[in-house]
Amino acid sequence: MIIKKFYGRTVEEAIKNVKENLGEDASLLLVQKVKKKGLLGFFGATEIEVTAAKDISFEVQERVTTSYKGDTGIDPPALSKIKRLLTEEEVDNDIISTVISSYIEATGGNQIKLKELDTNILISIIKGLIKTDRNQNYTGKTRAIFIGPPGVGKTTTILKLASYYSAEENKNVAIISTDIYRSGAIEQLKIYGKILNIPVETVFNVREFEKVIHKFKSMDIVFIDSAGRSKRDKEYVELLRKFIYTIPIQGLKIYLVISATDNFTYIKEIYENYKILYPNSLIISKLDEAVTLGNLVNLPVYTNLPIGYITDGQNIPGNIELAKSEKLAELIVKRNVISE
Ligand SMILES: Nc1nc2c(ncn2[C@@H]2O[C@H](COP(=O)(O)OP(=O)(O)O)[C@@H](O)[C@H]2O)c(=O)[nH]1
Ligand SMILES: [Mg+2]
Repeated sequence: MIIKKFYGRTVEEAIKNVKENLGEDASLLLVQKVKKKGLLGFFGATEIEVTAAKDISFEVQERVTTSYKGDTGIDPPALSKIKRLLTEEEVDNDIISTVISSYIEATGGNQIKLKELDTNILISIIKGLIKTDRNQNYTGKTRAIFIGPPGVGKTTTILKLASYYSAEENKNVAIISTDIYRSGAIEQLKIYGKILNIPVETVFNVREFEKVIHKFKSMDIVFIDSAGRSKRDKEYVELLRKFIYTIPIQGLKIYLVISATDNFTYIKEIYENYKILYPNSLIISKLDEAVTLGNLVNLPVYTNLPIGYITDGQNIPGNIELAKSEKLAELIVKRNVISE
């Protein structure tokens, strides 16, 4: 049995390719519109992708000789189910087509598995897309800055981590707030700092930042908070760049915090704004408030960054976990399969 993908500007063109390569008796498994690979894809150009197979026996199959009647009614039930499930979770369409193709490949076109969804296969495919950060054991000296739009939970996340590492792991923890706009965001930090017995310093410019970094040089962990003014704040990103890249801080970890509740189109815009700071890990916050979970997949795939932590509530300490691919993939698949 052979399973292959063919492309064309139109369905007819793609099917013609199938016929030429696999012959008239090939079967169509899936027809979908996908973003064109390569540079043009960035400008929204699409093409038709046909997944076809030779020598399989499957009753929902459609021979290339019969004409294609639109993409309903042709997909085998398991594939329709995947499409429905992931669409409901607002997983990005391009990612859904990747998942479906991987599912077909993983099952080798096995007719039972195309009829009835094998959730274990689906979970393992999604797990493969949710890259997580394994480089977070915080042994040795750790310096980490948290960046992202206002209100996503940067300060809360820092306080959760600071209290955990100070109380549970007995580390010397300090917090620096780069309150560039003198927004008063520091108050919450100061209060918690007192409660948790963690030193908190505010800095207003790069020189002060350098001094405080030096002052805290013996600390095991220094968390650096930041506060922008608006969601599309380019000036803030520029200023942050100066903070991050003027003085070399060895092994500085840059966490981009994104709320799971925001829609993916908006998140892409945020990422485009922040990527010049070269974040190396993601924190996905507010999972408890997210109606759909698609961002757990969309984000690591789109940004090519691993997820470090996920947060799921307002409690300090608490409501934060190291991201685990398997667990997150199961969360997405199982809640849908069970609720059916
Ligand atoms: N439901 C929920 N709320 C959160 C979570 N993390 C933070 N928040 C809340 O979101 C609001 C903004 O948080 P804050 O840390 O000030 O965001 P920042 O502007 O990025 O520093 C506060 O009301 C937090 O309690 C979370 O994981 N789940
Ligand atoms: Mg804040």
